[in-house]
Amino acid sequence: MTRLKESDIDRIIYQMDQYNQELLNKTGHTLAEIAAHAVGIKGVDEAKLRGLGPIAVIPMTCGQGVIGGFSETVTGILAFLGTKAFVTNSSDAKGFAEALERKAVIIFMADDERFIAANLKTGQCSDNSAATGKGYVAALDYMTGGLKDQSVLILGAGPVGTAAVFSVLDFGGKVHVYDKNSNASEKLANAVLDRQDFHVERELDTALKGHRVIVDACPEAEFITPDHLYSDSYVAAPGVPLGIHSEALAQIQNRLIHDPLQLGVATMLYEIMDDIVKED
Ligand code: 2YJ
Repeated sequence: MTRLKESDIDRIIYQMDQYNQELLNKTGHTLAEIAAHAVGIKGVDEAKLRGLGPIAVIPMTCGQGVIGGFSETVTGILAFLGTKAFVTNSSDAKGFAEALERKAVIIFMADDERFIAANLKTGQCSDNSAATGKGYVAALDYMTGGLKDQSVLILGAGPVGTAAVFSVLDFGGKVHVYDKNSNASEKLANAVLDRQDFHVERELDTALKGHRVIVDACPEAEFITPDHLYSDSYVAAPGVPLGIHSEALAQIQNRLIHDPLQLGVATMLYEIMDDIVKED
C-alpha cells in the first residue's frame, strides 16, 4: 500500500473548486454526486451535510508518523463537501478524547495500514481502500455513460481493486482482472459468486490492448503506454503514482480520473452518513 507524500497532497485544498469543475466536465457530475452514486444514495442532500455534527480528523503518530498536511487536507475536502470538520490539536488517543469532548459525531484517522472513518452514533465504519474503489467505479459509470454490459479491466487485486470489482459487478458490468501476482486474482475469483461476469487476465499487454474501460488500482508508474489507449478509452486511476506513461497523458487526459485523496474521502463520508435515503 502506497504511503502518500506531503508533495502528493499539498495543493489539494487550494484546488477543490477546480477539481470539482474538472469532474463535472468529465463525468457530468460533481465530487459529491459521484460519492453519493458510489454508495447508492439518491442525490446530494446539502442541508443534511450542513446539519451534521462536527467531524474530527485525528493525526496519528504511530508507525511512520504524521504526513505533513494529511489531516488538514482531509479536513479541507470534508469542509468543501459542506461539513463542519476540524483537525484535533492533539494526536492519537489524546486526540480521540479531544474529538469526543468537542462533540464530534464522525472521526477520520489513518495509520500506515488503514485509513478509516467512523460514525460514533451508529458505529458504522468506512475503509478508505474500499471507498476509493467504489468512488472511482461510480465516476467511471458516469463518465462512460453507464457500465452495464461493458467489459472493464481492473488492474490490481488488492483492497482497492477488489472493491472496484464488486462495484463494477453491482453496476452490471463484466470484470476482467489482472494482477502481477496471479494468486491474488485467483483468490479474488473465489470470492466472486457470479463467475459468469468475472475473468482473470494472464498477460498485461494483451489485457490492456483488449480493453477500453480500465481501472488502474496498482502502485506501478507509467506502464500504460500510448499503444494501450484508444480514442474511446476511459481510465479511472486511484493508484498512486499514476500508471499512465507521460507520453500517453495528452491523449487520455479528458477521459482520465485520477487524484490522491479527494474521491476516496468523499465516498467515505457518504458511506457513513446515517438515515440517508438509498436509491431504488
Ligand atoms: O496521521 C497522519 O498524518 C498519518 N498517520 C497518516 C498516514 C496515512 N496512511 C497512509 O498513507 C497509508 N499508506 C494507508 C493509506 C490507505 C489508503 N487506502
